[in-house]
Amino acid sequence: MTSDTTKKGPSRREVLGTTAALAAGAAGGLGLSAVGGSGAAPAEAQTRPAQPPARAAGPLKYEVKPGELDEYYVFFSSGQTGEVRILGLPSMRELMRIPVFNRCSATGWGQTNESLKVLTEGLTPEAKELLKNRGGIYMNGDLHHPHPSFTDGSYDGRYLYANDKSNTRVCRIRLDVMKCDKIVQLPNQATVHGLRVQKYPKTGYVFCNGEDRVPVPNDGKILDDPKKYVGMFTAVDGETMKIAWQVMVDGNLDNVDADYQGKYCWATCYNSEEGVTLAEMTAKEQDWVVVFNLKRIEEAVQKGDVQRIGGVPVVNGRHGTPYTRYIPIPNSPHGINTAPDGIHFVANGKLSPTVTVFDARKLDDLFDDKIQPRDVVVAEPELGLGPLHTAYDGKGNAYTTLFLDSQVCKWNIDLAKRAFKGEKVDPIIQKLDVHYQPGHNHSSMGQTKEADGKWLLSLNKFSKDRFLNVGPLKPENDQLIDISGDKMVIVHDGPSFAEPHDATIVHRSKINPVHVWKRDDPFFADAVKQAKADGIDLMADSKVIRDGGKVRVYMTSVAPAFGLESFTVKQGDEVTVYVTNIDDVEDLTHGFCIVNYGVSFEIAPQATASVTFTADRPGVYWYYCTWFCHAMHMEMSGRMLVEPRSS
Ligand code: K7E
Ligand code: CUA
Repeated sequence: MTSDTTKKGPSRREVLGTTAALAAGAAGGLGLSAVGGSGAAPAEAQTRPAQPPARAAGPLKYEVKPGELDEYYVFFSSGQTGEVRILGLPSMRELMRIPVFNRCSATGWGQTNESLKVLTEGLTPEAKELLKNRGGIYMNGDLHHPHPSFTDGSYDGRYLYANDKSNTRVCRIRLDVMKCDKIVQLPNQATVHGLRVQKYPKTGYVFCNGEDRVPVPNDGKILDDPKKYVGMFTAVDGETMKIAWQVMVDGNLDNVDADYQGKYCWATCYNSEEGVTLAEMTAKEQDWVVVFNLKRIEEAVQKGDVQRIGGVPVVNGRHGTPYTRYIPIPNSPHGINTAPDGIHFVANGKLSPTVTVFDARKLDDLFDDKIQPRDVVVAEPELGLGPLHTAYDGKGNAYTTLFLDSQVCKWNIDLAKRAFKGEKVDPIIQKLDVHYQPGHNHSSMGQTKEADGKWLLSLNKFSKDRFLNVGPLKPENDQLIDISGDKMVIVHDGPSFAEPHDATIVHRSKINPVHVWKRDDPFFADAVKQAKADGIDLMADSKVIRDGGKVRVYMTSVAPAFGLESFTVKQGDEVTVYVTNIDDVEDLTHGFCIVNYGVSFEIAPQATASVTFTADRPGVYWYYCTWFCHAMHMEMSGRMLVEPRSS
């Protein structure tokens, strides 16, 4: 599958692609790139131009000058890094990282009590057991699909949800403070891959595809007996972050998306063979799109037509049940994407050079058995090799990534439907070379009914020669494409570390974060409660409270001093340090680090943060502020004195 990525000679860019197009102006030279198919690079193109490519030929301004702000937020996943990143678009500058499934040295995520609560409270009992002797938390995550909450078909700025494929978790990030506030692990399910949210009337449900099939319960009684493995689909309640219900399905679910009416969601589904080896999984010519009927599932849950497994209601949604329909499509599909017209959705072929277009208005009839599953299909254009994901411009056009061809294919939905009916029309408008091997792509606001047709991001899995060589491990390459004109034009290459798998482009008018924390924020409510019980005013007091073998150290931080210049504990004490940043100034963050004790965390303005540890080594341990906060920042320090245990 990746054979052409191993070939040297990517410089067909200079021959066919964007350099020429940019130099010639937005409309120039693009017919050429449509010729390129597969990555077979012309041998003559070995020299690189001495000058960087000419800039800004496209009609959209993409340079963001010093002091100017970007027009869009991009929420990037980070794949196996386990965090969420925020970029500005069109500058493609990385603005912030939000730790989620990873440990973060800078912020103390995975160490502070506030983050540990988020990381542990939603784990299944089995996971808690597994992690008992491993510090209680998973150290890895694989964050694929970040999607903001909706109200009435567009983003409402409340939350962002994302999956962890590696440990079957779903997280929620609060967009007011850009911190993760909930993580839930899905029971009865192994891996959660596809994740999308309900678009209407609001989120609502977070839809989570179980990819791998496993025995349920997975307790070792069933092992190498794949016929007894179960595939599972989960709806999480996005408000409570509890499991609303699950549906047992046939096959392996891959990606998912929802409608704009609040009635259905749909998932690509491979391995209809239900095999466990590559050969078994790809034996048949056909797999499915599975459509879930939300109302019928909710009714079944209400009536109790469910099994209760692992504490949650499970509906049987296999073939022949009223809750689902399985629509046959070519083998091993991948992405599935709802168009902003609220009518069409597209499944991407991956192993098939086609994408399949469905008409959501026909689904009522399908569930009433008035039509056959394939009657919902209204087009199936052949686009090229390895279609993975499709984005939209809100003007009737679709943009599909072709992994094997290293291209983005722009095509027209209406033309594809006419061709499907037999008319002699070509739905393909343009093919643009991207560098190289694109996975997801995203258009500005394109996953909402407010798609604005301005920008497209192509998230490319390989960068090869596009950047200075940094050794055998290369960055990925995220390319920004202007789609506002008739032709797509690449305007920016952006390297990124493993792996901005997926992204969402949100207009800045939709997001409104705070500058400083509110003192009554639930994120550190436990600390506030404990302080109250100890008679401490967190905004004023710095004091040590001894409570048997437990010691609670409360201190303020205000540039450039901590409220305590030293504190004393005894060897063996369980120490909790609470630091409250009483500075009420935008961007004035402090950090608290105890040297040689492995303790470090961030305290943003008006926040309280805390870490609990055992003072198991006696001695003098300096603590210092890690966040540059003042001209006297270096002097913002103090000493923890640990008295030896008296034997
Ligand atoms: Cu979003 Cu690879 Cu997880 Cu497509 S999936 S590339
Ligand atoms: Cu406080 Cu540096």
